[in-house]
Order: sequence, then C-alpha cells, then structure tokens
Amino acid sequence: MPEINPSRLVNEAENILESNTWEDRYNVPSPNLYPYQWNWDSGFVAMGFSRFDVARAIRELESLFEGQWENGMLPHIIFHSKKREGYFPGPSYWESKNVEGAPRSVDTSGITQPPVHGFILERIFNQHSDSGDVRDFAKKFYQKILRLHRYYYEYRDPNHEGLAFIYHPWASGRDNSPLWDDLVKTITIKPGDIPAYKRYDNLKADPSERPSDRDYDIYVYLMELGKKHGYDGKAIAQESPFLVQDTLFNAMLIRSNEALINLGAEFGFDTKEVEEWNTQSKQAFEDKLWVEELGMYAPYDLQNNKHIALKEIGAFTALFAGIPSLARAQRLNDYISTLANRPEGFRVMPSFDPDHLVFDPKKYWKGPIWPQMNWLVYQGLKRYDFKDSANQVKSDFLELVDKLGFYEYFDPRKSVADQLKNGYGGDHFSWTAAVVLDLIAD
Ligand code: 2M8
Repeated sequence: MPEINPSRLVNEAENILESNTWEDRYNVPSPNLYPYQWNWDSGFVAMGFSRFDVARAIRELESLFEGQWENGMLPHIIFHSKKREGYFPGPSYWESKNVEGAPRSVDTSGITQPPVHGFILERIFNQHSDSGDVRDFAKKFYQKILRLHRYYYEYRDPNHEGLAFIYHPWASGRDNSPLWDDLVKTITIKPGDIPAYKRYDNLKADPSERPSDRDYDIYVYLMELGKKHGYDGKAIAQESPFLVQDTLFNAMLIRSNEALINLGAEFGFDTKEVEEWNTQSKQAFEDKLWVEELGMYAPYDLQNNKHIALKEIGAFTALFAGIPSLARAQRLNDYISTLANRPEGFRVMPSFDPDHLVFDPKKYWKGPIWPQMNWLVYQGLKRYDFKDSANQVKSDFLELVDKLGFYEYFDPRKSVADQLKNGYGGDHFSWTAAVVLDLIAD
C-alpha cells in the first residue's frame, strides 16, 4: 500500500458526501458541474454513506427511485429542484411530464444509466443484515429494482438475446469514450435537426478535459430522437443510429441480477424469473461480446452488426459479474498486470487503451482513471482471486486521491500525475468520496 493517511481521507470523504447532500435526502455528483441527482452516481453514494450513516444511504436510494417511471425505467437524472440552473440539458429540456407513465411529482431525464442498484443494495444489506430497518427496506426496495430489470428485458432486448441495448452514449456512463467515435461519425446532422442549446459544462470545467461540441450535437440529436418517441425503447430500436449492447451496462445488469437472486433467497422470494434472465444473459455475454483477436469483451453495434473492437475498461467489469471462464479471466488479468508493469509507468486502470492513437490521458472518457471504474475492476479481480493486480488497482487509486484530491478523474501517467497539483474535471466529487470510503473499509 502507498503511504496514505486513511483517517484524513475518511474524514474528507464523509464531509464531501454530507456537503453535496440537499434536503438531507439526495446527493449531487459535484455541486458546480452536476447540480442534480444522477442515477449510478447515487448508487455509489449510497454505498459510501452506508459506511457511516446507513439511514442516509437508504434515503439516497429512495429519493433516486422517486424518479422511476411506471414501465420500470430509472432515468439518468432526477431533477428534485428546479431552482438550480446552469446544467444542460436541465429539467425543462426533457419534457418528461408529457410522457405517460413518467412521475408527476418530479421532472426527470428520459434516458437511463448502468444498473448498479441491485449489487449496491446487496452490499448495504450484507453490512447491516442485523438491522431490522435495513432488512425491511431491502425487502421493499427489491421490488423496485426488479421492475427496473424487467424494463430492460422487455423494452431493451428486441431479439430476446438477454443483452440490453442503449441508444445514447450517456446511458453507457462513459460519454465520449472512443468506443462511440466511429458510430457517431455516421450520424449527419442537418439544419433543423437539433434545437439551439447552450453548454455549461465547459464553462465549469477545463474545456480541454470535456467532450467536443460535435459530441454534444450528437448527444442532443439522440435525445431529440428519444423525445420524439416518448423515450420508448421499443420504438427507438427501429430508428436510432446508435443502438449498442454495451459491456459495462450488461455486466452491471448481470451482477445486479445475481444480487437479486442472492437477496431473494435470503428473503424467501421466488427468483425463478431473475434466474432465467441471468442464465441467458451470462451466456450471451460470453458468446456474443468476446472478441478473440482483442483478447477481451467489446460492445456490439446492433445497427451495423459488428463489434466495436477496441480495448476499453468496460470489458474488465465482466469479472465483477463473474462472467468469464477462468481462461478468459486470466487473459484480462494479464493485460492489467502488463499495463501496471510497463516502463512508461502507468497507474491502473486507464479507461481506454494507452496504445491507441486516440488515447488521451486528460480528456474525460478517452483515457483517465475513473474512481467508480477502479472500484468495479478491483472487485472483479478480487472475485477471481487475482490479488496482486486487485491491490494495485486499489492502491493506485487511493494514492491519486491522497496526492491530488477528490476529483472526478485522474491522469494515469505516473510521471505526469506526480507533478500535478490536482486531478481533472469536477472537484469535491461524490463518487470519488464514496469509493474511497468503501475501499478503505473493505
Ligand atoms: C458524466 O455524464 C454527464 C451526462 O450524464 C455529463 O457529462 O454531463 C458521466 O461521467 C456519467 O457517467 C456520470 O454519471 C455523470 C455525473 O457524474 O457525469
């Protein structure tokens, strides 16, 4: 382990989670850059809170699912407060209240994000299984997550393959990853296709660390498509030029299904439906998303019927979901170990292939180290008993936070990061704090 000061980190992390909380019930990823409640961020935030205030962890999950739609969909942003301005696309953009089945009490976005809530609930329950309140909450909350998963199988899997699609890069959680570059190049935007809009993100964080304007036009184009179809996955599947079975997204679904199966057994629920989904999904992930020449998994582009064959961090989250055979897991681990031992000196785990031309160690999802991704990769390596690389992934991350602060993402190049004074993107970042708390306690 690096020389870090765990008690200082824990104090700071707790303060960040508390100060990024509003109305004592929901947390924002970073007050300046992302001033609303985000879907998978809140999952990790609940995990962090559960290390020192489990009642707050429960309120975080409850407030998040106030945004759940009748069809089960959980939006990627819940706009509890309209007063906060300065984020595009804000509450009025999505027109969620015009959509039947969207909540009446709160505005939401219309796209979703990786389904982490099942395994987060399981983690919180396992830490507090002797608490009657936590058990009661978990039993009830289970049903909401079940509805969410049912939505993915019903609306996002038109060929009943067991793999859910996304139709927007933001739903992958990895917005401007090079994964999506070629696919979005095929989208031509004609005058009148998208409304005029104003970005705020690049005023609040260094624009060189944020997505390009062209990326944003595509994001808006795909949101407009969603809006046109009332964000209905089935209708969008016919028309969207961006239709992808993503690695990370499906690995999260599979790991969360597994959590529902485990919790269901604990609570005496019938878990047959989830077991059937998960058996099919795990097999489909293994069969369809593995790319032999790459030696790892890759997302599948459903419109052009091909893999997006690039080396990227989503592939490694399959370990956490227990998907790979031992032989494949070994290949994934070998890749991580070689990366960690390279003479150029990388901290692991960069979010994109450092040998690729478009790798950019500073720019958002094109290369930097991301806190929640390191947590997922760490848990996966542990699951397969790859102790050395697991510890490397954990300690590299804690060292970065200790040196550079609670930022959104970090430079993976040792020689560069060691000279820096801060990380990249937003500061005072909630999931960075949450992951630090969980890793230190783990
Ligand atoms: C980033 O995405 C949002 C859109 O959802 C943005 O760039 O405005 C991503 O890193 C995403 O994974 C994350 O959930 C969100 C809030 O932290 O920020």
